[in-house]
Amino acid sequence: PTGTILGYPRIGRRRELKKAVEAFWAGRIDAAELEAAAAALRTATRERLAQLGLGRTDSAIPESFSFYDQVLDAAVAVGAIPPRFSDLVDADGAIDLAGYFALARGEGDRAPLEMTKWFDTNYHYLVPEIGPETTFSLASDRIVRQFIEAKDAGLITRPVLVGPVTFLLLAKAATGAPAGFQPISRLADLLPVYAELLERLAAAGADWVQLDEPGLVNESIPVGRAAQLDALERAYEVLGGLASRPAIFVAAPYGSLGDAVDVLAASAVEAIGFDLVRGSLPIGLTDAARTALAGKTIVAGVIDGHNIWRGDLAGAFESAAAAFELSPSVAVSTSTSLQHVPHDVDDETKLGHLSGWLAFADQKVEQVATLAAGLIDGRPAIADALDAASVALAQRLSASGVRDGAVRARAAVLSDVDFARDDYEVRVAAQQQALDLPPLPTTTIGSFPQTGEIRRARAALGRGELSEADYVAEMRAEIARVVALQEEIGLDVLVHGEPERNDMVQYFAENLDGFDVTEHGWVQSYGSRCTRPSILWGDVSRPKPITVEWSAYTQSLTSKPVKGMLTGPVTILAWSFVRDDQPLGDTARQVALALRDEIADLEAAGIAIVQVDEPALRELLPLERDRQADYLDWSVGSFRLATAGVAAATQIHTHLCYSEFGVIIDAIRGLDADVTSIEAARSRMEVVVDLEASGFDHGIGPGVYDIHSPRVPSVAEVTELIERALDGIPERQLWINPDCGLKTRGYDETVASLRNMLEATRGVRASVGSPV
Ligand code: THG
Ligand code: ZN
Repeated sequence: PTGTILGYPRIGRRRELKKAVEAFWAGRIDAAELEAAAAALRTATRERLAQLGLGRTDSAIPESFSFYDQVLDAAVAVGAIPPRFSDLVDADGAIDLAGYFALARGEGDRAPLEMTKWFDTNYHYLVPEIGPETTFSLASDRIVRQFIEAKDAGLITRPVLVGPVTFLLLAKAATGAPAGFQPISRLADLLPVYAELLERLAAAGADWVQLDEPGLVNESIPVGRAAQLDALERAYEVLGGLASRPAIFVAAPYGSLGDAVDVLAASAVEAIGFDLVRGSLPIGLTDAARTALAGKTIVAGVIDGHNIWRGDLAGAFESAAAAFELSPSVAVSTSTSLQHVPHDVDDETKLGHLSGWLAFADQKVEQVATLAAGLIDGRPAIADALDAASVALAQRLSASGVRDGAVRARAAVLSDVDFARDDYEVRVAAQQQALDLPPLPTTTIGSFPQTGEIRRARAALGRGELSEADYVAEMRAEIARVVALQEEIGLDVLVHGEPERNDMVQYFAENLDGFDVTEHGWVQSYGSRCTRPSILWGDVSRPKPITVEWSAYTQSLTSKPVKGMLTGPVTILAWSFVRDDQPLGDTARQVALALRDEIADLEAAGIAIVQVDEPALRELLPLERDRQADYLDWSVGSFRLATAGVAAATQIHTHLCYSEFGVIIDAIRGLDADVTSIEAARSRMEVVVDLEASGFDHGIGPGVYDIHSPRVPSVAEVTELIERALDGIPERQLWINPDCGLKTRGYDETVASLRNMLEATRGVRASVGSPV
C-alpha cells in the first residue's frame, strides 16, 4: 500500500467496546454476545477506514483490534500464561474470554498481570511474565480468524502483532526465575510460535503482516543494546527465512531505530516503518545497509499519532518524499498507532473554530490518504489539501487567545526569587507554630468516594436540569458530611473530598482559559478505562478563582486545618493534548502562574495547607537520557513557580502516584514540597530503603494501605507498615496516609480502612512515647 496507519482506536466511537466488555464482566451479556459486539465493531472500523481512503484489498487496513491490550493478546497467542492461571488453560493451551480477562484483572486472590505505561504515551499495557519454564505454543488463532472475517467481507487486511523481540523485552522475569534471568534469553523458543502464526496467516491469504518492534527504540529497557540487536537479528533471520509467510513489515514507533536499522536492513523483511515525528530517517548508513534498504519499502510515519493537531501537512509530505532517497518504494503512515487519539473531530459540536485546527484518528487517516495520493500523482495533485492545512495552521498560530500579551509579559520577567521559598528549617518552625500538628500527622490524599448521588447531580447540572445554586448546595452538603466523618474518625488534616470534580485535569481545564474539552474525545487508558484529555491550545490564564470558595467553605466547618487541593502543571500537561507550537516548559510556566494565583487566593482565604498533586511527574520523563535533564529542569521549575509564592508558615504538600521512587528522587527533592505523599503499600514499604539512602529530609507520607483494592487492611497490617517506615524515616518527617485518592472506593471500606489507619497510628504514637 502507499498509505496506511499503524493501528486504529479500538474502544469504539461511542465506547461500544468498553460498554460490551463491562456488560460481559457484570454478567449482563455472555461471551457469544461480546464476540458479536466486537465483530460488529471491527466490521464498522474496516468499512470506515476504506471509506476514508485506505485500500480495501492491498493490506492497507490494519487488523489492530484488541479486547483489552495488544501485549496481553501476544502473551495469549503464544501461550505464555503464568502458572497461577494454568487451570484456566484447556488441553490445547488455549484460554477463553473469561480467562483472558482474568489475566488482565485478576480473579479471587490471583493477582493480575502487572500493568505499566506503554512507551511515552498515556496507554498502559500488561506485562508478560516469562521464566525458564514458560512453554510457548500457538494457543490462540484469533488474529487469523479476524483476517478471515475481513476477507470474507471482501477486504484484505494486515494483521498487527507485537513483534517477538519487543514482546520479550517488555516482559518481566516470572516469579521464581533465577537471579539475572532475562526473558529475551527465551527468544529461540518463542520464534517457532511466531513462525507458525505467520505460516497460518499466509495460508489464510494474508499478503502482509505488521510486527511492532518499538522495544528497539527504547533506551531504558534493561537489556544491553548489543543483546537487543543480536535478538533482532536472530528473530528476523528466522521469520524472514520462512518458506511460506506474508511479507513482513517491521514498525518502530515512538522513537528512532538508531543502529537497529542496519540489522533490519540486512534482514529479509520487506518493509520498515520509521517514526518520522519523534525520530528521523536513518543517518550514517553503511553502504551495505543503504543498498539493502533500497530493496525494501520505507514506511514513512509522518502523521503524528500522539497528538490531535491537523499540523503541517506540507511538511509531512516533504518528509515522506525524502524517503525516496532511501528506496524507490515509499508508503505514508502514522508515526504510531492512532489508538492514542480520539475517533473523529466531526463528533464534536462545541469546539467552534478549534475544529479546523484538529485531526483526530479519522482526520489523520484522511491525511495519510492525501499524502499517499501525492506520492503517486505528484505534489500538484494534492496542493489544495496541503495549502488548506497550511492556512489552518497559520490561523491557529495567530488566532486570538493563542498568544496573550499579559500572560507572556508576566512569564518574561520571572527571576530566581519566583522559584524559591524560605529555607526549609525556617518553614518547619513557622508551620509547627501555625498548625500545631501531633507527631505522625494523619491525612488523606484528597478525594473521597464519588457516590452515585454526586455523579447524578453533576450529570443533571450538565444537562441543565439542576440549577447552579442547587448543585452548589448539594456539593456543600456532601462536603459537610465528609468533614464530619473525618473529624469523627480523628484525622488531623482534613480535605473537602472533591465531590465537584470528575477528572481532576478536566476540572482545571474547564476553569482555565486556553483549554477546551471534548464531548466524545475518549482515549483508551487501559483495558476498558478511558480518559477524555482536554485540549490545551492557547496561552493559559485563570479568569477567576477556581477552588477557593469550596476550600474556604470547608475550613469554615472545622477548627482542624483543611488542605486546599490542586493539580500541578506537569500533570495538567501530561493528561491533556498540548499545543506543539512552543516548548512544553513554556506552557508549563503559564499553568504554574495560574496555579500560583490560585494558591495565593487560598492562602488569603485562610487555607494553611495546599497540596499540588503531580502524579504524572514520572510518566512524562523522556525515554532518551539526553533529554531528561532538560525535562527535570522545567517540570520541577514549574512546580516551584506555582508554589513558591506562599509564606513560610503555609505548608505545601504534593502527591505522586507510583512507587519507582528511586528513579526520580532528585526531582522530588527539587520540588521542595514540605510534605510528599507516595504509593508504598503494595511494595510493602520498599521505598523506605531508597528514601533512607537518599537522605531525603522533608516530610514524607508513604501510603500505609493500598486503595487500589477494596480490601480493608487490619490494624496490625497498618501498624507493621508504619513501623517499617519508622525503621528508615525519622519520626518527625513521617506522615500517615493512604496510598492514593479514595474516589474509586466505596464508603464502607473507606471508613473501615481509615478507622484502622487511625487506630494503628495511635498505637504507634503511644509506643514511641508521643502523645496519642
Ligand atoms: N485523569 C486523566 N488522565 C489519567 C488519569 C486520570 N491518565 C493516567 C491515569 N489517570 C489513568 N488511569 C485511569 C483510571 C481510571 C479511569 C481512567 C484512567 C476511569 N475512567 C472512566 C471510565 O473509563 O469509565 C471515565 C472517567 C470519566 O468519566 O471521566 O475510570 O485520572 N485525565
Ligand atoms: Zn495517587
